Amino acid sequence: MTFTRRTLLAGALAAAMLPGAAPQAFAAPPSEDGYDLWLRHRLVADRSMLAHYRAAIDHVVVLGNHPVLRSAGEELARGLSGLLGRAIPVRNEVGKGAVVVGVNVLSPESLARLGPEGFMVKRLDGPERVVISSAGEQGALYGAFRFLQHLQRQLPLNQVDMADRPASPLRMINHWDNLNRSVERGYAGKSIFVWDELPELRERYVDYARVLASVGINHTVVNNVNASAEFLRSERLPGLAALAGVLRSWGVRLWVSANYASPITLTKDQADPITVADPLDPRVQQWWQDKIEEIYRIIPDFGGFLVKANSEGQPGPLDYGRTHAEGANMLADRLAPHDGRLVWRSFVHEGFDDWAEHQYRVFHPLDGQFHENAVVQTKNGPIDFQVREPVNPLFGGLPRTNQLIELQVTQEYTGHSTHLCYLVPEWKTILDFPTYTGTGSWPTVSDVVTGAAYGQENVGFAGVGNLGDDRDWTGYQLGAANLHGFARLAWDPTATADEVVTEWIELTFGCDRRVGSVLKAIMLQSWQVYESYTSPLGMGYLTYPLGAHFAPAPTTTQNLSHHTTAEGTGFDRTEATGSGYTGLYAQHWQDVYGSLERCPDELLLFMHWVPYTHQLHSGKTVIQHIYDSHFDGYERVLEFQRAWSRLKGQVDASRHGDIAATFDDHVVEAERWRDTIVAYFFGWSRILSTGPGWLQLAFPSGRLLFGGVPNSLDLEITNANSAEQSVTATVHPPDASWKVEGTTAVVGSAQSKTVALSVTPPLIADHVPLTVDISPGQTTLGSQDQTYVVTPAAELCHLALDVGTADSPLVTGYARLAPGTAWDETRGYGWVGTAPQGRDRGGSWDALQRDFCGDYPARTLRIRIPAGRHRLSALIGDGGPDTPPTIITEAGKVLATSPEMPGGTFIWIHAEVDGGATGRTADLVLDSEPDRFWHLGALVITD
Ligand code: GCW
Repeated sequence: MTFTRRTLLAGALAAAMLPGAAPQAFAAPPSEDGYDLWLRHRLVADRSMLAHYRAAIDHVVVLGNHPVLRSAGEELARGLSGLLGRAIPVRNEVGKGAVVVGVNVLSPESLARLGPEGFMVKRLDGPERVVISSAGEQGALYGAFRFLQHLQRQLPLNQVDMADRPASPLRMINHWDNLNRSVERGYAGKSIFVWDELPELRERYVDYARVLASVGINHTVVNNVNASAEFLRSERLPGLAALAGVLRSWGVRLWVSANYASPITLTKDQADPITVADPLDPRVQQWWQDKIEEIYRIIPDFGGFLVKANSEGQPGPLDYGRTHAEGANMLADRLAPHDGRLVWRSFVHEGFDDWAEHQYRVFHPLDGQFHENAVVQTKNGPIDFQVREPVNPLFGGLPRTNQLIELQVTQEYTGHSTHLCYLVPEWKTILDFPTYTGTGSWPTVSDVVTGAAYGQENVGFAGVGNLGDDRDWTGYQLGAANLHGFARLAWDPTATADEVVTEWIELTFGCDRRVGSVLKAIMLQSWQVYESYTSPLGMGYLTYPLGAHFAPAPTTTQNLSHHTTAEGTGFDRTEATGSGYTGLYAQHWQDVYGSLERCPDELLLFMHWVPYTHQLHSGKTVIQHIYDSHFDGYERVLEFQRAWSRLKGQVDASRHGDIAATFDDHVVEAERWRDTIVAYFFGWSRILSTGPGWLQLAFPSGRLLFGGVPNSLDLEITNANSAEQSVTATVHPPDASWKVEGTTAVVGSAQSKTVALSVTPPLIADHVPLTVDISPGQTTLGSQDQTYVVTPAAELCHLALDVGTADSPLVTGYARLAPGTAWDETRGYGWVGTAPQGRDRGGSWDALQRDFCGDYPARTLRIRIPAGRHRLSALIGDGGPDTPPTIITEAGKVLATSPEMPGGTFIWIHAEVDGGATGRTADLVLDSEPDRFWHLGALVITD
């Protein structure tokens, strides 16, 4: 590879900032967009350190011709040129000031002890030079990155003597990237990989490989575990081989997530298709054998398959009465001759009463049955990446099985790219957890996955990645810290969170002490702060289970994650009186978790159901803790926002502004969580806080308004103050076209009262954020923006269709359009040809948004359009999973298109339609992108 345009520009920028062309003192640093992540090789800011480096470093020498060594040489030349602000070329001869990189250049015995991925960096004399070496090419590459990082952090060269090796053999990223480039639980744009363009390569793939290699990641699974069999289709393999080629020269092996039913899917069009995926069926076995050989012919270093089987609807060996071990071994045996591995996920949750137990109950009995190159990949906790969960008991329960720990780098349940939540402190508590399954407290989780516990070689770390094609890679600038931190812990789980975050900050923002200390404090607190306002005492999962996992929705997980009543809350998982989950641990933890007195506060509500007045070790009651932690947590986010804003001018303007904007959103969402969770528990308990009180607002009859007519909107006001309150509530009108009237009510202490607010929206079909003004002003939970759906009143519409199933509830005055509603001349609407499917997402949604029709193939809806020009509006969205685009066309002309949307969000799309002089019928074709599901929730025609 040669220098890219971007790095040349960066070099030019660096050169422009040399002494002589020196910037003014205190000038803000030049703007950056975050693309370089922690691979920033900008001119060393400290003048004396720069002089020290310049005196000692002159050129790079690569000993050997292996592609990985060439990458190391290129990276050194590029990085050192940027850091030193002058060209540091690659030369053949070792002279004074050489940085030498190669295999076995230093004592082979010492290097052998560090293994092919370990390295040493040493300063030697005669001639004065730096030598980076390893027993293998990969180790030399890692040493080169580490040497550059040493300079980025402005550390003296006499401290450069380093010897290091990774603790675990498998350090892997899992992409949940789909063929259409959407990323499941991705918050950073589309997939980096442009599948349909492969084998054509993009420059970004090289940078992607550099990012991984720079922190020691050596394996990557490029597609979603909810896998499309298409990834294994022969036509796709050359593309994957091209990608594997790029990765290979940076020491990274490519893997694919395999759909267990691939033999069925990929032989469907054959004369004699395979109709089962039974691992003991000879034809199935032969198909995999052939497929694996086909792959290795063009990707000789293919890593292997990652499989999610019999989980969340995925196919698997259980469909044929076989075990997970039988299913895994069939593939592992066929990968083994090629040095391939099979990673099999233990994340299954079908069939038991307590969700937390399923994985253990299914996989523990299989211990010892998985073959040598099969690895079981286990999520850190027994539920699903909550901000706080106990450690998965499987880490103590599979001593004779290779295990990978799966950590979620992408922030599915920890705030997406809006809430800052630095996860390294959480991961440390998991990795340091003693299982007590050996002697003493031994082994810890980290001992299990590094192989220290049972001497295994196919063990390690898998991180569900947070990378996308956004310019900053991870959707918000600070999110990259989680990727860096994951990789650092996979390399060295004994590193402290403080060390890891300090390194990331210095590499990403430079070595300014003030920036470093402010940002470090924010980052290191952020996990517990997020926990404090989202998940009381280990409860977790207070967000809608089927949706985006972002906003609070505690009522939707009653019985799933908590059993909240007027008396108390939590989940009894003890052996004595509950689900028995605590019995899955070693005796030590059974005793601790099973005991109300000994259970740590932070897991209390995960393990026990307690009355609100139960006293914690902290001395507070459970209910007071819930109130205080949510109010405090929100205040802490405000402090983050303020502390960051004070760094203006010390961080480059563009990244500073970007991060400031993320904190602004973070504050809004933290307030929403605080208000929802506090209101929920006060609503149940009616126990006043010992601190200041508040009012809380709720909308018991939902958030559906009719456009063009007066609505009576129910508002429930709850008074959590010790004294009676007289308050006036008014909908805050978004603009002058809205008409509103206030209502006054007197509400007793710990009482609720429902009042009717009058609001008349204009005749629109839209989603509108509304707030309620309360006077006199006071702390009011739930007063922030809430999204209302406004649908035109039926009597003001030419056509008003509520689209859904045959028996889901109807919006007042709207006509039903269900799959069975065929075109009928007199009715003036209905499906022609094959009808679509109908879905109802149930009662937590209003009548309009809860249900819809949709399908994979295009379907045709015929409607009568009255004479003249009108506005047609269609509601698109899904209360459950993400919604692909819906495209409405008429006679080949696109009328309206909706964007890709997260689950639980909706949009109205609009078009002008013309009925001519006498009116006419129109055939509306509803479709999505190929093989994707379109949606229609409502259709109205207005003037
Ligand atoms: O956490 C759940 C996610 C799913 C994910 C699944 C899994 C890839 O909500 O999006 O699917 O876990 O890990 O398999």
